[in-house]
Amino acid sequence: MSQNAIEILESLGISKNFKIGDMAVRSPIDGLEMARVRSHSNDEIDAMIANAQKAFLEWRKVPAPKRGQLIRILGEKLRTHKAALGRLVTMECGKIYQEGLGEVQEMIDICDFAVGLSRQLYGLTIASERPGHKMVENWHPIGSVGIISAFNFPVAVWAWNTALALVCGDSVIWKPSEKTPLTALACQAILQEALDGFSEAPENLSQILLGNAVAGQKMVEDKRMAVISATGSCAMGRKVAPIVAARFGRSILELGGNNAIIVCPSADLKMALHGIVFGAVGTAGQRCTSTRRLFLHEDIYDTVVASIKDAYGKVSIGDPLNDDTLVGPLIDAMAFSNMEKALALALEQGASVTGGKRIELDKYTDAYYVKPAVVEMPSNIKNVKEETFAPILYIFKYNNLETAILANNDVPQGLSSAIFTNNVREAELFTSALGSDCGIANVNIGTSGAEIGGAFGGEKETGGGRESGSDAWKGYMRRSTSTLNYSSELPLAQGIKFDLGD
Ligand code: UN1
Repeated sequence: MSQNAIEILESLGISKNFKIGDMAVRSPIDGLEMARVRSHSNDEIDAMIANAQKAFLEWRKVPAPKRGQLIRILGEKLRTHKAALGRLVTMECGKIYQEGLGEVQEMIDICDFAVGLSRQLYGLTIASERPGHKMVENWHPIGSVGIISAFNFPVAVWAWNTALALVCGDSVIWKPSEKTPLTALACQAILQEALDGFSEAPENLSQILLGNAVAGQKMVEDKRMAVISATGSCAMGRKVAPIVAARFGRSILELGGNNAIIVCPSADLKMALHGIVFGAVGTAGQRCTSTRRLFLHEDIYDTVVASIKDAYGKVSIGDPLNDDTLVGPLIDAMAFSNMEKALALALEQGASVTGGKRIELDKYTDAYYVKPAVVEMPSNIKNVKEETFAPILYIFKYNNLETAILANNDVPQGLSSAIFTNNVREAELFTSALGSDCGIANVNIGTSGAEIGGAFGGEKETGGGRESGSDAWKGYMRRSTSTLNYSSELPLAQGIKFDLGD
């Protein structure tokens, strides 16, 4: 298959004029413009929100298992279009094709999960303290959900949110990254295929809002948006969260990470190496779960550093559409400049840096391919507190696990973490209340590549929200508690006497 981006969009039935519009879409593969799209005006955003409200009022009447059927069809359509959408993901955000396919698989997985969930939106029954009474919890659709997603997972994040929101009975407006509107349009077209012929679904159940941060802000500020689910940087979350809080809306925040792996002396070092390298250089270090810090026990430090450098020397860097490429480009010039700044700072602090230079590919002079960097940190520096969205792995030496766990936690972010060990005490300590403070704490696998079945997200500046599996669906519904009295008396709770006489 060698379709270009526009041909893929056309094959999905989108027949727009991609030559006009205020937003230029560049492929990080060659830095060249692939298409232009038009951003939405304030009036259009306003109308979109009104339409989302109308759609919600209708959709909430459809029984949840029936809503699940729409997501079952969406999952089937995604299977049909997996190769094309995976390729478009690669073209628009630069991750290698295997990872593009993996991202679409993540969408299919969450659809499967959500279909099952559509019959399991359970509430509790609770024992009442009063005779002849019972209490039940009801979970109801909450309203319209605004989704903000980042360039690095341009389609999966939408699917995590949309599959859940739709089975929960909500409507959706999606503001994708300005860097990746084409994959968003493709997802919308695939969802439309599922909607065609699904007569129970109202119009405008899911809409796309194209534009910059200002356009996104308009959606975030609007009281009619019951939930704002924002995935991206801590800086973005820091803007979104107070706006939503000020209007008492609900936000689900999945923000930056600063993820570490600890390698203990008992670890299977071959497995650890695989986990470290995939975590650090996969997606060119542009996952929120990418491995950024590595704590190596002093007994295995030299061996592991040597094997990482050796592996880094062998990873093929280049066009992400080539089957043998393992590391594609950075998203743009800004990403490269941030990487350079971070490496310059490390050098200033006395670190030893291997790699990190730009690779000029003759045919792609406007693209930013880099050699992943290994940064051996001097012993007086115990941490790196900033997240740089690039393949930089900071390596530290430790001699005591408690200290390494403290260092793992001693950063503002709290998304993902991992330990490689064959010692059950170390593994249990790491995952215990005294261990990693992150939303994800893995044993003998790396920090990235979480499955959709778990609740995804993290603590501290990562925002505290959970998307995807487990009981994350509760974030997309409202809960009411009903006390039902089937007796012929009206006793008050807490034993209060309130005698009105006869
Ligand atoms: C992200 O980078 O925003 O765990 C999401 C992972 C993927 C999701 C990453 N399943 O790496």
